[in-house]
Amino acid sequence: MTDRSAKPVMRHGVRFECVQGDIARQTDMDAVVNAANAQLTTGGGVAGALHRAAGPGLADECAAMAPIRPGEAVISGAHQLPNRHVIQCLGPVYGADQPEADLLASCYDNAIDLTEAHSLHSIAFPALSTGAFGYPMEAAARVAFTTLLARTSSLRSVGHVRLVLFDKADLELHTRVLNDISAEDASA
Ligand code: AR6
Repeated sequence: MTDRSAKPVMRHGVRFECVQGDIARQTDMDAVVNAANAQLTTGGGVAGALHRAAGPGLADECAAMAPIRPGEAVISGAHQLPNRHVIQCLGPVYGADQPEADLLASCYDNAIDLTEAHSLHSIAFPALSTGAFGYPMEAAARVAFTTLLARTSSLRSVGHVRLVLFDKADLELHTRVLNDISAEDASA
């Protein structure tokens, strides 16, 4: 369920939006992104919510693609989730996997590449690495939106990108960062 959202930003015909909600309940999105572990097994936070909702078939399908390294992404079916695909991204552990900003940016880039490769229209991300992996929220939001906005002019199938934030403070922070970065871009 999505209970709160902010005004979207349009860039080259691509809609960017931040919503408060649960990544496992994004019924209108083609792909949802998991904040995975290297083995692609279930965990807490985002991974727990997605694996619970998807059922055991998700972990079974992903086992053959594991392990993945920080910055990498792989795609699978969505099983019992209300989406077409799940994209598993391994974000960097803050302070351990270096260079962490580049690795986090690679997650967003690789997820967009997979979405395009499968001709999908919409993708919903959680705030990768900002929970158990300890990445400071504002720095992570800047990496996310800088990376995603830089892709817009070359996208063919992706027209809708959503960041799903768990709580109100994270929604407000992401909305502010998205607006700041898109304004900086527009005036450059
Ligand atoms: N929907 C949207 N956002 C959520 C949800 C949800 N259902 N649950 C938590 N968040 P995390 P990471 C927020 O820890 O830091 C896992 O156990 C949360 O508040 O899920 O990349 C894996 O197995 C935070 O802001 O991902 C890995 O080992 C953000 O989502 C490891 O933790 C990411 O939190 C991955 O850690």
